[in-house]
Amino acid sequence: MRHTTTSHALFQRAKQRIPGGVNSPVRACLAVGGEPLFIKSGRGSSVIDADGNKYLDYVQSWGPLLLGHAHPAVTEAVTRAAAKGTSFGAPCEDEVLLAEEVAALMPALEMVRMVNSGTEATMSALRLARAVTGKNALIKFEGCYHGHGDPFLASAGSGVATLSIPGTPGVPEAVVQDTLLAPYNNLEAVAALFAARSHDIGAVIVEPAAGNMGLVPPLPGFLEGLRSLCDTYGALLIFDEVITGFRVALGGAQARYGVRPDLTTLGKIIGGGLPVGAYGGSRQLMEQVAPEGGVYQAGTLSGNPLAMAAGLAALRVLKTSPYPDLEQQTETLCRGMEERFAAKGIPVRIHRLASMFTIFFTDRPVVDFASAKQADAARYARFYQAMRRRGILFAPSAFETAMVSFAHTPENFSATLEALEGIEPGELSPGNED
Ligand code: KE4
Repeated sequence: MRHTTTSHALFQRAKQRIPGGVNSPVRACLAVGGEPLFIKSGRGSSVIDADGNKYLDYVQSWGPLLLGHAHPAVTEAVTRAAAKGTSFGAPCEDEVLLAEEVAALMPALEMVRMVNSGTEATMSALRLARAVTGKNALIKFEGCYHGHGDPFLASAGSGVATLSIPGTPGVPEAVVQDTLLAPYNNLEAVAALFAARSHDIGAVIVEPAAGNMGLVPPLPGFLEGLRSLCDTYGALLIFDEVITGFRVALGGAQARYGVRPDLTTLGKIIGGGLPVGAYGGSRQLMEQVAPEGGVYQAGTLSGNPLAMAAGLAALRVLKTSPYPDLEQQTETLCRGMEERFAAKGIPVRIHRLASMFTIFFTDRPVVDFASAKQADAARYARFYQAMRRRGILFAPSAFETAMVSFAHTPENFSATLEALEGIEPGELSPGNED
């Protein structure tokens, strides 16, 4: 039995000074029960908590760590950069190098602006789209999460879904009245919104593969249909690739699915684990951004030399990393889990895309937020706890996505399948909550 007395004590202190004891809600484990582990260190596919317990980690900081924790190339780049100073408030070479690297990997991003989070990226991309089109309405999809910017908090996924927050207090009705909602994978609903309000819909923002209602990939034709509707009605198509960028393919979902967005938002992997977000698109669009154009957006630490060094180091390693092998290993793991759940008579739908996967405890198809919510989140919570007792960490929410890294090994996958095999069906039944 793993004792967590230090994590518990730290959590009690944290709750005195930090809302909910965490700096991001989903980390609080409210959806799965129990208390969060305080992590002391990470290396490769594993982390060590404040009590010295080692865990195999499928959270991987929610996506940035496609190379795993503390990859030597990233650690060395950050250490070297830090020795030269942490921030200059002036341009530095690595900003140019990272922008050039992104443009080379994602040709739709002729120009890119670095910011400090995915939230900043989506906020800025929406502002630009509204300025360029002169139309304020935005179509987003139920269950998709685009950060905590006010316009996006209508029926959002991730932590908003995890905590069942109905939108959120503090977001004026006036702000979300221009946010129009459609079910994911439902082109008819989008077409109807355009037919009704094409005169003021300036943008459609979509996770090209949804990762914040659990993993829900696009149905064939969905992304192509959005592209066509945006072209027909003069709206900009924004791909929020904060999760999918550089993960589902080196060129992101836009490369994997062959659909070119007008604007792309990035985060997570682009910073190699440091705070970086970015938004980009054609030169014609991005030249509208200050100081070249009139669309204002700024940030003290945007393009921070440490974050740029980390992102550059990560992308340089990823450019020669074996994506097909990682995809195959993740597929084998997911098939192995399906077999073991089936042997226990537990219905699951496991969605996998590249090195991401989500286990939905349901025997029905999951194609959007409504069907994702039909899955048994309480059983997911018991699964989370059962695996955590066995030294394996999944996301503490049924509305998130497990992340496999290039640091995960065949031994890790075998250990995962053995742990799953060792779970008694009763452990996943009601009444076994931690
Ligand atoms: P950040 O502001 O958290 O860097 O990025 C917001 C964001 C934007 N777009 C997508 C598709 C995202 O998934 C996110 C953030 N992802 C969640 C996890 N699914 C962050 C985890 C958290 O909130 O702690």
